[in-house]
Amino acid sequence: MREKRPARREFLRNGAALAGGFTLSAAAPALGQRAPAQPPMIKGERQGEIAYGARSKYVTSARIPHGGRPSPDNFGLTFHVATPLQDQVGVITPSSLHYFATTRGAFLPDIDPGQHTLMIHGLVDRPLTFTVDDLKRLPSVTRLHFIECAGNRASRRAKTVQETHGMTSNAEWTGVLLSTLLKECGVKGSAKWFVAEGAEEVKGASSMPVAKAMDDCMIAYGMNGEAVRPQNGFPLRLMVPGFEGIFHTKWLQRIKLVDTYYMNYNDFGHLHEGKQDNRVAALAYQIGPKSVITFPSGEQRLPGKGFYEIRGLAWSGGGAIKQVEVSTDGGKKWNKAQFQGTPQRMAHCLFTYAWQWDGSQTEIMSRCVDEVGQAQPTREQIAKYWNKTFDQTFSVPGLDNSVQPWRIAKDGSVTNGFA
Ligand SMILES: Nc1nc2c(c(=O)[nH]1)N[C@H]1C(S)=C(S)[C@@H](COP(=O)(O)O)O[C@H]1N2
Ligand SMILES: [Mo]
Repeated sequence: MREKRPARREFLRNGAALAGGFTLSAAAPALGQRAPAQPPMIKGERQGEIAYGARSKYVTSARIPHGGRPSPDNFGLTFHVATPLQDQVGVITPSSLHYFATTRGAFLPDIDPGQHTLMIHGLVDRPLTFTVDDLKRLPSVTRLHFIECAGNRASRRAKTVQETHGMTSNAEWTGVLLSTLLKECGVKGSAKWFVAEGAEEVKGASSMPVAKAMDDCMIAYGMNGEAVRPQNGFPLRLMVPGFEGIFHTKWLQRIKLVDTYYMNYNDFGHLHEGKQDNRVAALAYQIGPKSVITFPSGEQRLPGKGFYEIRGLAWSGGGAIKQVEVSTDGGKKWNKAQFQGTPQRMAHCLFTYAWQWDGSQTEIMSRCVDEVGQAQPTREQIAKYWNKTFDQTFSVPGLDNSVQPWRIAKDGSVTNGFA
């Protein structure tokens, strides 16, 4: 792939076109230049929000049930809900809008952090029990990480990016590295796997390789600058950066070091095929490079031709995103996107691409490459890899990280390119 830096003159020319585009379409001229009118004031009834803030009543972005099941249902059980990625600004998902998933419908544990403990036992020299306060005294780390559910898949029926990609979110997590705790306990040489267990009825338990535990797993008590929310695992959750969401055990109460893969409640269905093999585990668990355009995306509408900043998110379980490209002509030509900020390892990063829409029907899409050189596949490539028809790729096992096209009609309406 050839890459050309725009010459300065070309840059100025584009800048001028952009400014011209603005006066013509995107902004109204300031006629008369009167002082703006005073808005009404927020008074009285909302003063409770001084103690803990609330957003403007004009901002209504919300999570939606994922997979057609209401959450909570008639019995009060919670199921998967998806993040409104189409409304997000910046790379951090607000905690109130972070997607959440319960492996089976569940009531959320209501845990008193003063009573809660984390036990580490099994193949260790010194089994230990940590209170939440014990953990908070230890050396801490703060890192940006995404989590993504295996249920985050493209479909022909999905209309919005919330429906196609909303089962991933990105937060700033604070906690103690699991390796710090394991060094205190002393891991025996025979320990090859560890099992993490949650406190709720079904335990949300999973087996993971010890090498991952010693690398970058974190016991998080903080999320976006405050305590982890109950829906996301209060008071303690395991972060397994870059691994499929189901491994990020919420309401974490126990870690057992073991010598072999343990079958757990989570080992249902096809999701975990092949993962018992130590050699393939690292790859089978890891989320592939993935990106999606969040603006313009399904069910949004472009008011007319002219300048648009295409925006989207990219992430990979393999490390930091190295490059994102955007196509605005259905995948014929690919253009290098810009990053906002420096892409972090196993975190969403925000990309942008400056676009002049000429008003004709087209398809826009993004693709990415991560720092270890893995590239996001198209759906055609996935079909070839699995030796399936295009249609069958919507139900192949494992995670779906394929390119998502959005179709832009002449009237500016945006729809799922697979619909
Ligand atoms: N204890 C426990 N941990 C759990 C789950 C669960 O049901 N119980 N759900 C898992 C699944 S399927 C996913 S995708 C992630 C979602 O994390 P979040 O709810 O914080 O977004 O948590 C995982 N951890
Ligand atoms: Mo999940």
